Amino acid sequence: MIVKKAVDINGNEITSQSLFMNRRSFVRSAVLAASTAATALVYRRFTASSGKGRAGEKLDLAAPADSATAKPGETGTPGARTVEPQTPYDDITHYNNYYEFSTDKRAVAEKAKDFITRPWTVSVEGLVNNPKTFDLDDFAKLSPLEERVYRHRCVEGWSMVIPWAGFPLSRLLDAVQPNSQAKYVQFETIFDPKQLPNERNKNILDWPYVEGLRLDEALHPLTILATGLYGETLPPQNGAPLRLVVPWKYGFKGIKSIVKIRLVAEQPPTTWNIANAHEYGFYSNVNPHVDHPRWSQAREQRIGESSKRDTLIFNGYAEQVAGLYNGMDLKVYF
Ligand SMILES: Nc1nc2c(c(=O)[nH]1)N[C@H]1C(S)=C(S)[C@@H](COP(=O)(O)O)O[C@H]1N2
Ligand SMILES: [Mo]
Repeated sequence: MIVKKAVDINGNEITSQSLFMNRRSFVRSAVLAASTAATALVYRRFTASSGKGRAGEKLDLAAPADSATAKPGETGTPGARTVEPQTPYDDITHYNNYYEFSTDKRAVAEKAKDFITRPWTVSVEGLVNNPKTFDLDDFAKLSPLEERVYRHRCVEGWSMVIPWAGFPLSRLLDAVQPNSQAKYVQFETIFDPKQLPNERNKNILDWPYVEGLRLDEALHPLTILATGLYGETLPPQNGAPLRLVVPWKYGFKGIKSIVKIRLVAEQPPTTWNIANAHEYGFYSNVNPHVDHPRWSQAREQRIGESSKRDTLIFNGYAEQVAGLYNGMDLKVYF
């Protein structure tokens, strides 16, 4: 098993805004050197921001199973609630990757604010015994919602701790009963260029945004569909009304505003892999030993903290998920 040694690049693994825009390309240029000052400014702003200031509907958050007996940070699902300090609401909702609205993280919230998420349906189809189109009320029946406090590690080198509300994807899949040919799950974001303006521009990414998981990854108890954040309805910029969260994988696997879920036999195409297969793999499990071709993945900037920390294999969820990858080469985790 060959594990590539991580190499630090100038102590600046956080990619600048201009590099984010080039994330889909191989363009190297001088942006890395130029980004240090901008990055420092960004993190001063994060540290300064505080106060939740959130508006929105309160969610009916049922206590997670076993919470009566669990100590804080423990639920019926091991690893489901880290006790690490949670990233402030303002940062989670104003530092977003949602390229359909903007490639500028700080512009997404404003551009997404009028996004219409009701009514909303999600078609669950393909290799299943009971295909069904779910509306938001149907999802409510798949509740109770659980609070899941997960580490979120973006492939760009920053991370957060996010208190989601959601339910295990397995509960939805159980309802449609995948048949014996189903091996993968494919997800699709809404395609509606009137509302998501960058979907008019195929030079940004190949729309609609699509993602995928192997069926056993999709059924893992840590894999959730999130409908809320900080105990309130999910804001548009975070993927309302329903987005995927897979905490041991890089953030781009967490596809937003899902309208279609399809059970399939073959590994499905995924948006960032289509954009650049050399840089973004299907598995994309968080792995500090496998660098991105243009930056190290050994460390990460936790938003709001003053210095970087080590990135953990499987984003700290190895105990729960490493068994899914027995016999696979570490390199394939990418
Ligand atoms: N449809 C869609 N889903 C998406 C993205 C996107 O651009 N479009 N960005 C991904 C990336 S790179 C990350 S890091 C997370 C960011 O989620 P957040 O803004 O809620 O933190 O969403 C992921 N899901
Ligand atoms: Mo990301």
